[in-house]
Amino acid sequence: MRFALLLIIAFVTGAQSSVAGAQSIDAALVQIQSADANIRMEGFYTIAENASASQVASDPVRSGLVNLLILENGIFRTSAEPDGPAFGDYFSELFTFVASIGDTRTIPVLVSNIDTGGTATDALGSFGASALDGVISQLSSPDPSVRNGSVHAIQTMILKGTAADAPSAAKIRSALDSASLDSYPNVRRNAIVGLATVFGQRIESTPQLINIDIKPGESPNAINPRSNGVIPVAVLSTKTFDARSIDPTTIKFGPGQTGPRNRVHVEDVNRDGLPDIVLQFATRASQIACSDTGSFLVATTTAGQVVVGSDSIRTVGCKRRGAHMDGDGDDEKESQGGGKGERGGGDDSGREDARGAR
Ligand SMILES: [Ca+2]
Repeated sequence: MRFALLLIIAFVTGAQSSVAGAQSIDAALVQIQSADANIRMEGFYTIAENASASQVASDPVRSGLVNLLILENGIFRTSAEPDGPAFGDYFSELFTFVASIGDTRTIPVLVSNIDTGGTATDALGSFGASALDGVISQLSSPDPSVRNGSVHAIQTMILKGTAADAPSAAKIRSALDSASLDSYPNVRRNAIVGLATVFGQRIESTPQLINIDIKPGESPNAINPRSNGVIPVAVLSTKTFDARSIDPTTIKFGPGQTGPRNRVHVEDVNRDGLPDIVLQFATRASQIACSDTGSFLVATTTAGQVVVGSDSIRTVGCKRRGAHMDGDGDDEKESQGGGKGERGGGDDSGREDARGAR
């Protein structure tokens, strides 16, 4: 119910009500602390219309507005019925206004409204690394709109380069890896787009989500990232998608976004009467890491439609049995991927956070 209301509010772009007279900013700062919502509202509009940009950017106006947003957000998110449409318009304008200030104290409010997209995800994207943990935590929400908002915010961070430090990049890879297997198609599709962006493939148009089957006929899809072999991947046809329509030269698989080693092989792998295509990718070139739980494929049809698909994997041959097991430098790759602890114990906390986002 609250979500639906927020959505409606997100579309409201009403003009700010005009405030007569030259009420001082000082008086407005007192008003926005009132117990009366109408007085707080009046104080906000006075500030919004009369305060200069430099006044808004500095205290006490800045802190006053941040505290006001936190207060109103609490009311908005906890009351069963917010005080009518006037409050909704006011909250929406306050939210947009204060989000633009870029104060880190607003991050929890932005995160709690992440499902509304737009203003919230753009602002969180601008904050980048400082908002990343909060954003990732929303990937464990039962609400797909919240998870989708989280993926959008992460995608914004990638595009803006605001979370490009190594620890943040590792968290993002892990979070998107999990989200690329989401049960909700839009979340899944957007997470794959995010992964593709991370790995150097910018997808401009909205892609179509297709079904792929990594190692068809096997379960789980065990992959040893250090293998010198190949990984077979089937692209499955449906009644509305013919896998044979894919332009073979455009097919890219995994973090390495590597092309197929073979000529396209047509076969009905799942025996549903529809011909599928089977491709083979060099395991090493796919750059699948020990920490990965899924992998993805990007391609374009001969008609120009970008298609994306993902499937779960289970990496093997990654676990260190003992300190002397690997003396050839592979350990570095392993620890970099953070792939240890899949079976419990010894994880660093950052990795735990990322996995908790599932
Ligand atoms: Ca088939």
